[in-house]
Amino acid sequence: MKLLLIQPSPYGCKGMPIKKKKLYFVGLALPLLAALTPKEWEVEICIETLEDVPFDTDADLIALSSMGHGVLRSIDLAQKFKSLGKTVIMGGYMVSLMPEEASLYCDALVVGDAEPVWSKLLDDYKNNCLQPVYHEMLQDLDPPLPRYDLLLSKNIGDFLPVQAGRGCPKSCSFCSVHCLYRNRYFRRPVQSVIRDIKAVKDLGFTKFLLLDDNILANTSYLFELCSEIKKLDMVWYSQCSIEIARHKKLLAAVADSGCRVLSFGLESISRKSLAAMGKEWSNPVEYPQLIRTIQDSGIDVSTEMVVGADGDTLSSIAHTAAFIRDNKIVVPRFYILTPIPGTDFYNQLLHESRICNDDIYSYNGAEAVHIPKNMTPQELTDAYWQLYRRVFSIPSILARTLFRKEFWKRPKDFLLYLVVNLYYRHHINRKIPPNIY
Ligand code: B12
Repeated sequence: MKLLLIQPSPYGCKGMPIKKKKLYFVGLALPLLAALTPKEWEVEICIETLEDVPFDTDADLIALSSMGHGVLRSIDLAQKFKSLGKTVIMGGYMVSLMPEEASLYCDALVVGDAEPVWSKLLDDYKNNCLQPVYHEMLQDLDPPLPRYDLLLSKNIGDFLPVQAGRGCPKSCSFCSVHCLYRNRYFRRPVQSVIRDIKAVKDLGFTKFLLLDDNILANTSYLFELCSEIKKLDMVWYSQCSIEIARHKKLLAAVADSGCRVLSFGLESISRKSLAAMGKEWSNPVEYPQLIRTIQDSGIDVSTEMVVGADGDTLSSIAHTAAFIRDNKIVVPRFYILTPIPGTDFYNQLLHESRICNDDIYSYNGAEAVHIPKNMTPQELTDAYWQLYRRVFSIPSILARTLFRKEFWKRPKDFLLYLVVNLYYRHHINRKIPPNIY
């Protein structure tokens, strides 16, 4: 029996799936699903961003993942494969948040984590008694070694993903992770994470991406993890809460273990906006000092921010460009605050009649689909693109990459950030948000 696992690529502005020659960030879902699949199955992975979907496949079962607005492509592929007589399974974040809608397009749907249900689903398929929906709560996070080998022939970056935690203890109303996990948060034992990092190293990689939506939640865990990672002599990247700057010894241990870049979901420089999103514990006045502390430890700072929350004004959005430049953020990314179906924020805006675009499949984070408090949706979209253009202007790029005192300490790293920034600039000038790379 053969299983084809597909990571669909979202549609780009010309209505075609986005294609890349190289995909630096690969997800873990498909290699993990492959590892969860019993040996009697032959498994193939297709990452549509990099390769064409093999519609003439001899696979019996097609399993499609879904992420954000990429779900529209997942649905189109599901319908196409069904018309070809295949059995289609869907899973992933987006279909988990809108299961009623998604189940219209497939034979079976997995809501949330695959681990508790995947082998039962495959058995049911074999026995011809597939159920429409599989949903069981994860009890602990103890995954098998992902089938990284299935990725090696593809044109991916020079690092692989390794997961430490899943879910999140925080309650940010706009976030899909909170709305799917509802504060449940699972951590793998340190030695289990190290097992995967060692496997990545054995495959010849010197870098990895640590996946965890709140790695700082348990500081003694992070200390222990770092002391084990250090022994492996690898470079790693991850995301984290900016609060790590308040833990000086821990920060030093993270840097010492090989962490070179951390990405921080700062979201906004407006305290009102943060409070409106359920992040009242974050104080933007402290951001510059916290960022400086992290940079001084030898870790470069990348950021994820959203515009269009209720505290934002056209002037606060414009000021964000200066914030990015002054704080020398190496790789900044922005999104328009988007009410993703299934999130609390979506339900709140629906209740307040503030959603101005009903086509949920067009919600790509680059166009306002809600009515903000202090501007019109069009003004928000325009302010977003203007912010991106300012942040990726040549003077801002140079100030954040080449013209800084740290440049001579690690010229190779800063030259790489320069290239990434120029690549983003190239896309932004064509109004393509640099979110998938
Ligand atoms: C790495 C990553 C990426 C990478 C790689 C993406 C990829 N193609 O896999 C890059 C940078 C390219 C990326 C891009 C995007 N991403 Co992304 N990404 C992540 C991140 C950080 C980790 C994903 C991961 O590997 N997790 C570990 C695996 C093991 O967990 P998992 O994916 O949830 O999979 C489990 C279950 O969901 C389920 N499952 C997943 N797929 C399937 C499929 C089947 C058939 C089955 C049965 C089960 C199943 O089984 C798995 C094991 O239990 C997550 C954050 C997070 N917390 O997960 C965001 C996240 C998934 N991304 C998100 C978004 C929005 C995007 C973008 C749309 C951003 C944009 N505006 O362009 C794009 C879309 C890309 C696409 N191809 O569609 C959102 C999804 C929200 C949502 N409602 O869908 C997340 C949750 C971030 C967030 N907090 O909002 N992303």
